[in-house]
Amino acid sequence: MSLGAIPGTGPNTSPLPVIRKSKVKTLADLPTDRTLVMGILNITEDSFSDGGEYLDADVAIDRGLKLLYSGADIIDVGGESTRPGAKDVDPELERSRIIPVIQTLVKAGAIVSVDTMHVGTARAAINAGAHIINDVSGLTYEPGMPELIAETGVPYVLMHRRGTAQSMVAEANYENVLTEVVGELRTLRDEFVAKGVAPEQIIIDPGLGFAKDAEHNWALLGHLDAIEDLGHRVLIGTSRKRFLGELLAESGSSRPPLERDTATAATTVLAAKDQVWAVRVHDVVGSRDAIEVVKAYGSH
Ligand code: PMM
Repeated sequence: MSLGAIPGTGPNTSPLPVIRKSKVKTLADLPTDRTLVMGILNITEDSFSDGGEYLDADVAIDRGLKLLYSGADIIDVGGESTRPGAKDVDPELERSRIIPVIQTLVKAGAIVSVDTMHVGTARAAINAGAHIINDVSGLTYEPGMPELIAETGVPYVLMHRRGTAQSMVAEANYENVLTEVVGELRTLRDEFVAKGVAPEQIIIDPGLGFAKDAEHNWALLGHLDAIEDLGHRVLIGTSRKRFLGELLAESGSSRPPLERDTATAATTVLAAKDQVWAVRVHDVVGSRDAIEVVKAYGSH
């Protein structure tokens, strides 16, 4: 998909259906009267539900535009899989996958966040016009990340994770998952603030599925108020995750990832009722619809 397919940027009428298109041009214009939807664009070989689908830049841009026209408020672009056991991706390869896509989506008017754990990639993404850095590295963040975020002033998703993609399954041990996750997030947040990051830049994410099993995820999802009490915007990522597949398992077989979107939309309802800032999802239409329902319900 080229820029020519974007309404207003080329000779042709867009072949993409427009369901809802955000009119927002800057971060400051993002709606504050409802939970936002962050659409997922994984340009990776091995993400669990969409790995390998968008490795070609044109296909990735097409997918990003579809998310935008489906009503995504933010497009989250990632070039490295974060699933348990995923192989590390060379940051140069990561950049070659995501930078052209970020540039095109920003030109098309999208608010873009970038899912990266690498300082060099985060810097290149910001230079390419990305608005938000989404870093899932948790307690293992790269040296220099707080300094970069302080210097550039961009919003930063500080997600909870113990260990790396290789070790995190073994690190899912908690006496009390809620108090430990909140405590570790507080410590991380304090480190970033001590290095010059403004508290308003920080968006907190409990990191569902990252060094957490299903019980841990449900315990966190059921107490989002404790995460919100840290005093920051909160982002939640449940989309198509394994704990939903396990919940819906039949005859011992987990529900496949592509059949978990209705359950994901149900978690969006819960998150929106708890007034989280944003949900990170694959099925943008389902979650936007769910949020409209919560908004109407709350206004009567
Ligand atoms: N989950 C995944 C990747 N990035 N970022 C944030 N902030 N929160 C998440 O829960 C999160 C994330 C894994 O899901 P994917 O492989 O479907 O992208």
